[in-house]
Amino acid sequence: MPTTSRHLTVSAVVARALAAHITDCFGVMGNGNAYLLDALLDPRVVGTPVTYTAVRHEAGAVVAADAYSRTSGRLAAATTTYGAGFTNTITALAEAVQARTPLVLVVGDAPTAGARPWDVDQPAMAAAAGATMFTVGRDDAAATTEHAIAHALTHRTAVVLAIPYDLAAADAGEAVVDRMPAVTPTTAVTPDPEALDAVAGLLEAAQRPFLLAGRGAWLAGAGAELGRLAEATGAVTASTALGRGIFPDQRYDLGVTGGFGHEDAMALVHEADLVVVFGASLNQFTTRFGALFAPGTRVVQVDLSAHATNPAVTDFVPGDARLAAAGLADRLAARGTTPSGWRESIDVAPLRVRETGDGVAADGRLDPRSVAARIGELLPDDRVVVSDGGHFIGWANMYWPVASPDRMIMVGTAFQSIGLGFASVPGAAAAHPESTIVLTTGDGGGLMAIADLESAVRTAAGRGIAVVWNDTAYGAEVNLYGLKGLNEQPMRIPEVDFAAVARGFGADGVVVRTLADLDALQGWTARPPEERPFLLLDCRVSPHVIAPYQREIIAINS
Ligand SMILES: Cc1ncc(C[n+]2csc(CCOP(=O)(O)OP(=O)(O)O)c2C)c(N)n1
Repeated sequence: MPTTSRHLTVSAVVARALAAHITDCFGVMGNGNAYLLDALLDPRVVGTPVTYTAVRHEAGAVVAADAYSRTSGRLAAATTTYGAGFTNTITALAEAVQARTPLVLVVGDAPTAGARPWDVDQPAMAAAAGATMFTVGRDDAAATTEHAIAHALTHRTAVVLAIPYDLAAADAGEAVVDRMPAVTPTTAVTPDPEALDAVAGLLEAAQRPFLLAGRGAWLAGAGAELGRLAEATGAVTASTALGRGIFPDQRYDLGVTGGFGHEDAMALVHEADLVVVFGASLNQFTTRFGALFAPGTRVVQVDLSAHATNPAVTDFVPGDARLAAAGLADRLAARGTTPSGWRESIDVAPLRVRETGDGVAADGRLDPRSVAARIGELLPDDRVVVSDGGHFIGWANMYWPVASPDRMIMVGTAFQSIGLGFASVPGAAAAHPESTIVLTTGDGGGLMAIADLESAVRTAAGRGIAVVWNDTAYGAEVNLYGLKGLNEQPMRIPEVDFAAVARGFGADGVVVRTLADLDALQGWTARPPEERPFLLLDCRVSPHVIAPYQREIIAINS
């Protein structure tokens, strides 16, 4: 591709700069991005056209790009028009910022001459969501686009790139700058060698060492080194909800810590005499609101943050999780350390067995635990699970094994938003073209996101499944405020026939009232992909079976 451009429009210059870094873009078109989209799809402008996936609500554009990035590790773009198109993205944008997902949202904006009656202060709105907005000019469109991308990658964040309305189709002239040098990833932060010496000493002396890893460790590519460290120390391991599957040897892994964890596994964590945490913020959910580690336990945290992020941390080591794990494993090897033997002394098999209920709950509706367990048995192994938020979030997390952290993502949990589920499907589907994409969502969040059921059905035909935990309620709210005695009327949802809605969008929709109805999933997986549409399982579950993690939250709130 040439490094200079002559007589392209400003939108085309942006598209060309963008296409050098991304292959996929998700969006909704309008006045503000019409020329950009035309350019992104034009091989004369961008060489290899970007794959554009239309979604149906602008929040979905950012959600899809976010899900793409979380499941592939690659940058993606989203695009919307100005004004209402942009403001529709704000919740999803805040989520991407708070989850530290690098992505670029390209939007239209007010003309350079000044705002029209329908323009709003977009830079202020972006800033309020935590995103920096970069506005291209006639002469600097390529450089500004490169800056925006560099900012997103360097700071692991979402940025907004705005094209003023009067410039979108304007000639960018001949003064288009050369492409800036390729954006290089930031160098990993090397942990202090003396700090690692000290931690190695602690690990050597520990009789029951426990290693906990989170998403930061996954992003650092620390899995193999953590495996080496676990072997060298004989440590029992576990991960946070966002780090599931990171330890290579699952024989000694307790699974997920916190409220999604097995009660007996969490009791084992209490026995640890040393905890070393890699790339995990130790939030309230991971630490069971402070109850995860026995009081007085030595807790080392290795993290990129500026300081320890939980009061239980006794020793903080700033640095990259992979470098730290490797440095520790090397030190133990050099010292000829004998592994503690703790991990061989425990049997994790019983810790994987969950309470599955009797199929039907006391109210005659399905027991969600039984449904989750059965679906877990039937799902294809090569899958990516995307989750909306709500009480139901526990079911997938407790009952469906996860192969690696990029195969279970929850767009919405950072900002604690519901309603970002359906649009996660097109993002994950684009990132993993061979895998089955499984959405888990509530009826409340599902209804909020319903416009992008259409996108899910269209983009994941043949390999997409949505599991709707249809409990006729905003269950998380009932479990918190209903149980406190507040009026439940605002918390209830009439029973919606999601299966019928899905059929309206061209999917297979199945109402699941008995466990036997889940045979439809078995039948679906047995069919060749080209012969099966998207499958939606409308699971009529009881609102009265409360997940253990929610009980913890109830206890804290009461
Ligand atoms: C955008 C947004 N609106 C409202 C809330 C408050 N909220 C949190 S959980 C929840 C209920 C979710 O209901 P549903 O999707 O049916 O899942 P359930 O809790 O019933 O399993 C609500 C309304 C939120 N977190 N985000």
